[in-house]
Amino acid sequence: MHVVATAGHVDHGKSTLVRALTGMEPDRWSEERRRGMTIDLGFAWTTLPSGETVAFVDVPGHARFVANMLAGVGPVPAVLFVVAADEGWMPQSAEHLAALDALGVRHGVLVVTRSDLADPMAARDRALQEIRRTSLGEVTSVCVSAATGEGLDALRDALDRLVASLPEPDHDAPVRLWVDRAFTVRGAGTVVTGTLPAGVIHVGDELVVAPGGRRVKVRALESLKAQVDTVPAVARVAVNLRGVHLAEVRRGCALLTPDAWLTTRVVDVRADDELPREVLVHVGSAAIAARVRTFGADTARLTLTAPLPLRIGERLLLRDPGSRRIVGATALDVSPPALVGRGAGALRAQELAQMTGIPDPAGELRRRRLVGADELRLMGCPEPSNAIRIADRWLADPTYWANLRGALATAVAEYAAQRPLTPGLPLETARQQLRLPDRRLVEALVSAPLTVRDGRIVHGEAAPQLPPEVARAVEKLRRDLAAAPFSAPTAARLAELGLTPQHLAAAVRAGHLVRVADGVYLMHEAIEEAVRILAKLPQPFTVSQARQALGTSRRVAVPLLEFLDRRKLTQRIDDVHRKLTS
Ligand SMILES: Nc1nc2c(ncn2[C@@H]2O[C@H](COP(=O)(O)OP(=O)(O)O)[C@@H](O)[C@H]2O)c(=O)[nH]1
Ligand SMILES: [Mg+2]
Repeated sequence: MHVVATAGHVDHGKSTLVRALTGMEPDRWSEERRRGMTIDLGFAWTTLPSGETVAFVDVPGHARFVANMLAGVGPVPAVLFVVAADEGWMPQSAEHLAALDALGVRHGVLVVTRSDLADPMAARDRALQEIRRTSLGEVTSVCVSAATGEGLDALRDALDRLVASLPEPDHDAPVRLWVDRAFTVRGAGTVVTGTLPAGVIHVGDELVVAPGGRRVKVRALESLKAQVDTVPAVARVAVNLRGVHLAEVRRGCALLTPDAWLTTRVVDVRADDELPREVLVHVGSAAIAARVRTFGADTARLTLTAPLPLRIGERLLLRDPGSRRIVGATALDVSPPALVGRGAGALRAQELAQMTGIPDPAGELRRRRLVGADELRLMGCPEPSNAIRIADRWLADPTYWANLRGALATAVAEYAAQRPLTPGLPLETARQQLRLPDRRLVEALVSAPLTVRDGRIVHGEAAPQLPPEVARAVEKLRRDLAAAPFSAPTAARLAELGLTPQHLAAAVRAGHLVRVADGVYLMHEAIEEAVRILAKLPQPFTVSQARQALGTSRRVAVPLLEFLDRRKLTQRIDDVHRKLTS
């Protein structure tokens, strides 16, 4: 199936033409019939001489309903541009053409209607001259009269040539169905309709409603009023949804393949022309208000009042609701950096000046330094070949990664100098210092001569592996110590756990325990904690005061204080008194 939208000034015969071609009534509302005017979108279809099916989205031509017109044209790749022979080029002819140009529509046919009422040549020539200057370029023109039927066969042939020239839709692409109508059907529930430009929808598929993110299931599908199991793009489709109320879906929403789209509130663009400070952003069937911050000659940041599912390179139509002026724009970055500090805007302007809307994988990685692999994919950007992949989740720029490695080595050395007692820089501390979002990134940065031992980054050999039953026993010991840090395990407890002096020596080498004295083992954290507690005592202090403050026995307190003496953290003053050094 192919889908073609109408365009053109009000009363130039768009709906009459669709009626003549299809034998169907595209104007649906009773108010439309009473007023003889298209207000909202109409839908009809026919079979062309070649056997191809073409569906029409018939749009209103009246100036007041341009938003409805844009919702219909937005997702459609081809247009039937209508000008009346007797009226010629009119304001909404120009407005609709500007819209098609802004959206970058490249395929169309010009139809000069009402040719029974006036010589169509002047209207045709003027229209071709206008159209030539836009993304549509050179188009075929056909003069017709719906009143006499003159030219309709020629138009059918022209439509056949048009649809044959349309690019093949990408059926592997993720689904993004912009909703143009939503209603309830008795017994079936919520139904939405739209033009599917790419991908395939199947009954049973799970989709996500944007905005909001609600998961819905495709209960049934209709295309051109026929029940089907599968709808491949391009197509008009009605989707019966399970799991959503009518209040949650409306024109401007989109149904998305899960985990395939990035929804964004901020997008950096290149605009075809100067922009006002506030615009309506039209994309697909959506129309969202946005604030504009201009950067360079033609680049700007749009801050949207609601999120949109967008990709790099997408065409956006920006409309000034006051002046009705339409400006086309290309999305350069759909996940741009926050701008903080002086000069951030100027720097961003320079970056955007280099961007084209065609994703540049290496450039994206260099600018972002570190990015979620998924995020890049969802932006429509392939994975950069030079990326360093970490934990199957992150991509890092090679230069940035090398710098981080250097920064980590420095951080480990500084930590060791400041805290000679502690065996190494904790991974979490390193993560915070390097401002990394994930501890696995720090682990990936550690390389010889650094190694991770017990959650800390240390210089030296990889930790010796303890036999599993010893590791389990040591783990039990550490659990005891976590609950009571200064209650070094008794000989009885060690025997009960089956830990021999050799096992304990291995556990010390692996960094799990500290040997304070023969038979007295604590965790590293307890040593630091002891210094903190002793610092709160009046200086100098006695062994007895220290023992009480630590809440432990002389069996532990005496060797612990001697251990601290040897490490020059405490200093003996006389037989009974010590003080903390520094
Ligand atoms: N004489 C004549 N009148 C036409 C022709 N096409 C449309 N009309 C009339 O023009 C008016 C507007 O047509 P309509 O299809 O509603 O225009 P739209 O606003 O572009 O959809 C109606 O009164 C039609 O009957 C034509 O080819 N010849
Ligand atoms: Mg109409």
